Amino acid sequence: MEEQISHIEFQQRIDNGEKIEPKDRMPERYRKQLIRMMSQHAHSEIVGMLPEGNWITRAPSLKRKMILLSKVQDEAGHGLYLYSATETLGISRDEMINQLLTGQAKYSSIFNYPTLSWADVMVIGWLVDGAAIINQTMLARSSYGPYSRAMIRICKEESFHKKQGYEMVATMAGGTPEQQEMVQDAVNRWWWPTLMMFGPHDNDSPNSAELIKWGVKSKTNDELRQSFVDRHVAEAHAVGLEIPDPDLKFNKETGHWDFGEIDWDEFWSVVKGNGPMNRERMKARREAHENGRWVREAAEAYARKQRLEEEKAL
Ligand code: FAQ
Repeated sequence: MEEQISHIEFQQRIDNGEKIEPKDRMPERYRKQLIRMMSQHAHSEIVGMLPEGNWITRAPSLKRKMILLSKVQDEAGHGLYLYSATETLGISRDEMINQLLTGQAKYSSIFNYPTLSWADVMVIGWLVDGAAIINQTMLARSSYGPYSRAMIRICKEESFHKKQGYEMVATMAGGTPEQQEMVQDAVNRWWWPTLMMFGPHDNDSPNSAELIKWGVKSKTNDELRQSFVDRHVAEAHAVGLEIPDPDLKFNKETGHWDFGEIDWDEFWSVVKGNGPMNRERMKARREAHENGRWVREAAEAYARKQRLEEEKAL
């Protein structure tokens, strides 16, 4: 009964628009859902460094290299920020990393596609960061204080990432026929995987209703996907690029762009670990974790030594 009352009180706080903070009482299921979503978000930021990181040594100019280095570093920062925010829910970073490396935790499907040309880096900035902002602007209003505050800061950086991506896309789309072909090819390969980032259709999304009830999400997967399409179709057309969807059509009645059906078999295959780059991505993360072992051990040894010295001084 007490648990029931606290559920009602909790729901009232959510409905009043109050933020839930780490030491507040919360239903166990709310805590678990946040750990699932936030840790997967953190993993996505870290795994998401790999496709673009692949091009740092091959950037076409010093300026582009510096921008890409900063962007990839920003993604690392987002990951660390989100791991810290998730730790406030009572899970350790070790446990989260272990869940990623053993395949218990997911990360965004989008990062399991290869970056075949420099144009892919531009299109990731424009489309993938563009999708991330639409989703994360909503999450900046989420009911969990540490997540919503992390999102406010992260969105500012993602917004810069998107602008630099679109600037590169616009530059290349206005270039030679070969450059135009290269950027169109990248759009053709990234468009559909980007639409998949928003998750399954609302009818097939087991978590949405609960997350919306608890104010973690305030829009559904399909609503966010539609906002993305409306915004990015206009941006593509403004620089002379085509969207690779024969069913794309502006619907005057709804004021939105209607679009074709996503290949859900491909989506679930990627989510289950069978996408083009899933194995390489996990191999890279496992190797990075192993290679960083000495750093973690050295930091722990140093912290122990510091503690001993402090104790001696007392
Ligand atoms: N990939 O019931 P729903 C970025 C899973 S960050 C893989 O609809 P929910 C920055 C889902 O986990 C990108 N799995 O789930 C950047 C669930 O399985 P589970 C990441 C997916 O939570 C840019 C099952 O399907 N952003 O891009 C995907 O209500 C450039 C059923 O789904 C976030 O993580 C997917 N695409 O909605 C970095 C934002 N979609 O966990 C580098 C926070 C669904 O029960 C370069 N997360 N699944 O086993 C969210 O907004 C939500 O969790 C969704 C999924 C929208 C991802």
